[in-house]
This record gives sequence, structure tokens and C-alpha cells, in this order.
Amino acid sequence: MTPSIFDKKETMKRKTLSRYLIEQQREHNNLPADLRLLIEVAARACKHISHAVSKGSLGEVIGSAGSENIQGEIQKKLDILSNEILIEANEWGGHLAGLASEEMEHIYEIPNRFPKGEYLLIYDPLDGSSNIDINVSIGTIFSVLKKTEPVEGEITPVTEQDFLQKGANQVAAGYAIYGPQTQLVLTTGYGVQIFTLDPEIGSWVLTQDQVKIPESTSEYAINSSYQRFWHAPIQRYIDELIAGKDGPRGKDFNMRWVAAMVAEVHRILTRGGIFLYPTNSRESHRTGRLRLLYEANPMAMIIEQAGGAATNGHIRMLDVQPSSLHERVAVFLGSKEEVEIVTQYHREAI
Ligand code: AFP
Repeated sequence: MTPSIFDKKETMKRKTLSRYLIEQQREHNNLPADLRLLIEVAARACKHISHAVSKGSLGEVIGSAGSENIQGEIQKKLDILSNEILIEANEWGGHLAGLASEEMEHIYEIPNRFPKGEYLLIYDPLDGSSNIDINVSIGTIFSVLKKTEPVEGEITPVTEQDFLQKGANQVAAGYAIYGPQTQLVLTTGYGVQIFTLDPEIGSWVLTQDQVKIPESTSEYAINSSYQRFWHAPIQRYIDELIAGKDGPRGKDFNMRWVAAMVAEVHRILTRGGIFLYPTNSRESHRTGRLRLLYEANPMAMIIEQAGGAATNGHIRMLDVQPSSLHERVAVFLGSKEEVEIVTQYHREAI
């Protein structure tokens, strides 16, 4: 008899995150115990954040915290709570040399009462905060680097400089998206996996392995309210998409904008598309809105591992050399064909 879609045995056959990580280590020897612990602990923290987010007003966590973060942005209560959850979940484990967060100006050194490890965790604890009060998808984005030591075997105190590594150095990257389902998207350098939180057993369950982004697309995501401030390459690229099948692209395009990068990237992983957050002439003092270390780089690793592309308009995102912890960058990522076109338009404009 064909098992019912609700047949519990089907759920039990799926791999949990823990099993997936152990089997990855056996196959690729790329996930030593401390890195597996880091990923499991970060994933458990995301379950905790998901629970807090889902309570909304019932949990008295909606609304502003009445403070600003280093970015000068008003912090939501959930921004601060999510940041604290990730710190408390990770600081004791002995796997981290330090961590950094969108919500904290400086790096967080592991307290001396805990052992230190060799990994660096950088995250945006709650991406898309402006969506919290309207019950639209938000998420947590994280990036993992290794602290390099000048002398092998000698542990030196962690500094901000340790975090300023190119995205190509990431050993893992992922995000959780708190939407109709809570899902965890992860890459450790061997493709992209999607885990869905099974609320009945409280486990992350592998629901998609080796995610692949279609090379071409007819869907783009950009905040069009800045159109009058866009520089020429973006004006040209978007004008051609809007011209549709009567224009140079010869096909019609659809537009989406959720105002949460995790949701845009998740849609692109699911059905293709291109996400664009360019610099603009109104905020010429800023090199974009999105942050390189804990938004652009982890998402770029995920997108590339799924067969897509990610640039800052000129070079591969993962090759950009960071110069500061909260550095901003223009972001173009998604289906390879479209990213190549918009990046070419930027190069031609120089
Ligand atoms: P918030 O976390 O402040 O809501 O910002 C979200 C974000 O960093 C990114 O997730 C979105 O893609 C982008 O900003 C939305 O920007 P706009 O507010 O300009 O639409």
C-alpha cells in the first residue's frame, strides 16, 4: 500500500541535520567535531529564535527596543533578543575564537571562563526586521570563518582583523527563514541543503539536497522606489527588463520585493531569479545598503554552491577584500545569466 503523506515512517526515513553532518564528515572529511558543533548550536539557536518570532505580540517581543545599532537603525526587541540567543548558544562550546554581529559595533571575544576554539561566527541575527510587525518572512544569516594564527599552534587573542577575510575563505554559510515553514539552508562547500523544522519532533529534517538555481530567469527583485537615484548601468539593465518582449531582451519579466534578503534568496534558490541592491546617487557616501561580512558573503557562498553567481557589480563577491566589520557593498546575485549581464553593464560603464 502506498504510504500516506502523513505516514510517520516517511518522516522518520528523512535525515536529521545531525546525521547529515556526520555523513558529510565521513565522505569529505570537511566537518571536524568543532565545526559540526558550531553548525548544530547555531541551528538550535535558530529554532529558539523561530519560537520567539512565532509568538509575536503574545510574547511581548514586537516593536522597537528604543535603541539604535551601529548602523544607526532603530533596533527591534527581536533584533536584540535574537542576538542574545546566538551569543548564549555559542559562547560556552569551545569552538569559537570570537563572534561578530550586525547588532554589535565591535567583535565579541569569548569570555575567559569558557574555552576558545578556532572558528569565527559572523551573523545578522534577524534579517528583514522591518517585516516583523507585519508578519512577513524574516530570518537569520550566518557565516563561518577560521581564525588564522601567525605561528602554527600558537593561539593569539582574536581581533577585528581576524574577521576581515574574503568570502572565499568561508568554511560554512547558512540562513534560517522564519516563514510558513521554518527552514535552514546550509552549505559547507559541497552543494546546498535545505532542512525543514519538524515541529512535532523539534528536529531539522533534510527536505532538499543539492539545490540548483536555473541559469536563466524571468524574475527580478529590486527596490524600485530608488529608481531616480540609480546609476546608468542599473537604469539600462532594469529598463530592458521592463521593456519585456518588445525590447532587447525579447521576453517579459516579473518583479518581486519582500524587503528581507533571506526571502529573496530563498525564492531564487527555489525557482531562479536575480536580486539587486545597487549603490545609488542619493546615498553616494555608502557603498550600498547590505553588509559584506554577514549578508552578502554568506548568501554569495550559498548562491555559488547552488550554481548561481554573485558580484558587487565588478568582481566576484567572494573575492572582495573586506576593510571593516560592517562594510557595505552593492549586491547582484542569482541566476548566472542575469548576474553576468548586469555585471557586464557595470564594467562597460567604467
Ligand atoms: P532590515 O533588517 O533593516 O529590515 O533590512 C533588511 C535588508 O537588510 C535586507 O534583508 C533587504 O533585502 C533590504 O534590507 C531591504 O531594503 P529596503 O528597506 O530598502 O527595501
